[in-house]
Amino acid sequence: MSNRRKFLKSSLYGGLAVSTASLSSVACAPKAPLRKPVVISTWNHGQEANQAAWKVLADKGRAVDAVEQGVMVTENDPENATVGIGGFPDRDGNVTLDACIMDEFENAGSVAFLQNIKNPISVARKVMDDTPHVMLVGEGAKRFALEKGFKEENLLTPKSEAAWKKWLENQDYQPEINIENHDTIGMVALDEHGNLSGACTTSGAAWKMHGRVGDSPIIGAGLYVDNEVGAATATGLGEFVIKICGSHMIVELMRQGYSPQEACEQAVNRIVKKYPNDYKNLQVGFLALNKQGEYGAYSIHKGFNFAVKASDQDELIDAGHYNG
Ligand code: SD4
Repeated sequence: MSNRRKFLKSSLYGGLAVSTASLSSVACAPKAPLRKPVVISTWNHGQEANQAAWKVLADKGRAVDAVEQGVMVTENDPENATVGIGGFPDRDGNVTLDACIMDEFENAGSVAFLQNIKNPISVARKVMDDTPHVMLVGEGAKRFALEKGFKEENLLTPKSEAAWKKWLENQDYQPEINIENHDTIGMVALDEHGNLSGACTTSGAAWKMHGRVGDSPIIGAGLYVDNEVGAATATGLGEFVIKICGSHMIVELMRQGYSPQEACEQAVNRIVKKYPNDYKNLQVGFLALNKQGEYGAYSIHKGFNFAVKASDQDELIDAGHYNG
């Protein structure tokens, strides 16, 4: 039995072992039994978000509704410093939000550089469902949101304003995101009907330049879903996710037969290889789910974790990592 086959056999539920599969053995890998529904999401807050998603999934709802409901929990949490209300602002004190969503028909909707609207994921959903476009940004995205009945509100909380004022004292901008301090939520789910969807939402890097957009609203970077194959999402310093088209790359590797775990590892390895002078100072984490309900996750540095919810599982798992 090849290494690859042993790996698949021992990781029925997408366990986190590292495979040494060669490309030639990957193409003919057997498929694991189907496991559904299942939802996975980034970081600690993923557990609470998964509960909201699970309500939809357990009721035989669509994965796209589950992921929208799920990530909204994080968007609505004012304590979370990098998603929705309470997110740290840019250098000028503006909270600017990025989000995107994809459904089982590979429809996609996205908003970027959106201000004063609390639930960018739902605006992205409306872009997907109600317009002929994929992406709206800035003023146009806000105008669209207001037309759709979203309320304009201040998203800078006293806590995030105080953090910004403290930052202003030194204005020490390090583009590397502190590896302990990412909170973007990316969530992907497989529903009872065997369909995949995903959502990703963030206020992006704290103290970023005004107008900066990260990977999270970019289809193919922060999120990608192909209902024939799998779904992937990302967290961390978005510039490096964008430069390798991270989530799209992972889905394409799964199409070639890589497990979600192997595909996430390949994407991290790509960043490490292409940016040998940068990767030590930045964190990127990937999360993937395939059509069989197997999952995987991997990050550059230690500290990335993710939450899994299925009928027989509700846990927070430390992802494997490349360095340290
Ligand atoms: C970005 N990927 O805007 C996001 C940041 C992030 O937790 O993941 N923060 O680059």
